[in-house]
Amino acid sequence: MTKHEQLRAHLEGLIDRELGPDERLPPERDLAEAFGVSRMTVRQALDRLERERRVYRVQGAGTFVARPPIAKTIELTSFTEDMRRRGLAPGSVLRVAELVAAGPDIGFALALSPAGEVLHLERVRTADGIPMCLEHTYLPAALVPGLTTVEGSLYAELHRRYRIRITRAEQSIRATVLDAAAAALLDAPPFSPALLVERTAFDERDRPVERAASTYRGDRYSFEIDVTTAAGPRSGAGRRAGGE
Ligand code: 16G
Repeated sequence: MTKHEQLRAHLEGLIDRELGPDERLPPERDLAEAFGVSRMTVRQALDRLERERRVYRVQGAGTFVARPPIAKTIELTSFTEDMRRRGLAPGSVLRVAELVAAGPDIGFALALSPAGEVLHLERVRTADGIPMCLEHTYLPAALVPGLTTVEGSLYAELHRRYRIRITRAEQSIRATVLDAAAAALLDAPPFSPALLVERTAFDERDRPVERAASTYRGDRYSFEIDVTTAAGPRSGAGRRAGGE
């Protein structure tokens, strides 16, 4: 490790593990002496941390650990991954697999004309064998030629067969109630509360590849949201609580 890298590692350690927000870093002069580098080198290292919004400077007072701004992100997962992370066994009952015209709304979401062909899948998703979610999924038929049924994970199948990898999604979440048909499929009383999540998912080339509506039983499902800093996850172990 060069002296410069040692300095950088030391500063990151201070910021991530030793100091709290608004606490002061050692003076530039002390850092320069301790690491046998020029003050200019120290200043450059601090400049970089300032650009990354991990520290801020106060004229005449020194450099302080920044309090990170909060943004919310939801990690993109498939139902299968989501359930496994919760220690539940994912399952799926395929009810419908049909080729249909996209229609205006789904066509718009998938950048197809309303007459464009999509594969519509309706699946009851289970966790440890218990119905958790009713899913309607629409995929541009041209992207998934020959796909007529899905047994396990759709996302795994998309990757295995078509090398399509979902990398980003636009999603909305809102409260709803189950209509009689959905209630019967989810083994819940009619009009019981549910969460409706609508997703448009994009692949690595930013093509829209899926439009889906997932209706979760409100009493069985909760959204887990990772809260992270705007600067993104930081490197290194032993992070401070409250950040990520
Ligand atoms: C999630 C997605 C859904 C996707 C499915 C694939 C939400 C709200 N929806 O349920 O759009 O089709 O995962 O899961 O997250 P699979 O790979 O297990 O079939």
